[in-house]
Amino acid sequence: MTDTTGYTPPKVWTWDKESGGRFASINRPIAGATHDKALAVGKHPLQLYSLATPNGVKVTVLLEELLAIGQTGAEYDAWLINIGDGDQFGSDFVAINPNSKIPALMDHSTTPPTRVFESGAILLYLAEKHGAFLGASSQRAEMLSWLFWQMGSAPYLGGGFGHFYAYAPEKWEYPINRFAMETKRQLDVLDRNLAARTYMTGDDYTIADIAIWAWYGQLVLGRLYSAAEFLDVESYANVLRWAKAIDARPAVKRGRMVNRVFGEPETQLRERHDASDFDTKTQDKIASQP
Ligand SMILES: N[C@@H](CCC(=O)N[C@@H](CS)C(=O)NCC(=O)O)C(=O)O
Repeated sequence: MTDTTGYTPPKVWTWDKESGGRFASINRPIAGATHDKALAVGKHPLQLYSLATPNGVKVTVLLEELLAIGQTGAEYDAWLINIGDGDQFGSDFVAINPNSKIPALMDHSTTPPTRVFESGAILLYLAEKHGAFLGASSQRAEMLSWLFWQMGSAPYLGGGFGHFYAYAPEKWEYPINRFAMETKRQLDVLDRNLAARTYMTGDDYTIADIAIWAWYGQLVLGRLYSAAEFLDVESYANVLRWAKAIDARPAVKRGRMVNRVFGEPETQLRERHDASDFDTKTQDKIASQP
């Protein structure tokens, strides 16, 4: 196979050079830990190791939603995993998530403690544990369908469109066209569903909404890849209406702040160990301490 760029794939691929682009330094074709590193354990049963990317925010939004409805058992410590520094390849982290990706959760309320990785699995685990944000039981299959739709679809948006539009070392027309088309098709899938429904499965706000909002909601709100104009997100009016409604929820505002290391200092709560941390431990407050 030879293409017009002059690249002929070898018979067997080998890792002989960095691919370039943002995050190239953390990409490698080998699983497992690269170094010994212990993870801290705080006072709450739930210990979250994460970062405020869309996948990380799904979990902190759900935890804040659970606390907002009085589920005190959802109190949690959120520890920062800086993926740019390679924290996801530390030994304790890999013991929780062999796939070396945030978010990862340990539930110390069980004996032995339960590890959960993959954001969709964490959402389902927490929602089932607390019996909340699952929607009506008659709609369970529909809710699971949309939750798994998100898990299967977002890699086209993030790993496909986002990578080639925002992070790749050069702008190549073929992959940008390929993934922009797929991303727009996905937005249209959501727009058609939300034309007749308040939330993804009907009247109930569920973990499917939280999962989809973290990616596609934030995309249409202009927060991902500086791509709102390019993708003409304004044309998905139902998705925008739904995204804005979720964005206005106080628990969502709090959830977005946890493990955040970018944006305005007052929006960054790098670690969360107590509900009061939102008032006292954001980066602006920390910076103004003597
Ligand atoms: N399917 C996984 C994806 C998680 C994921 O891709 N996490 C990214 C940040 S959004 C990560 O940790 N990347 C670090 C790396 O690839 O080394 C989930 O939903 O939990």
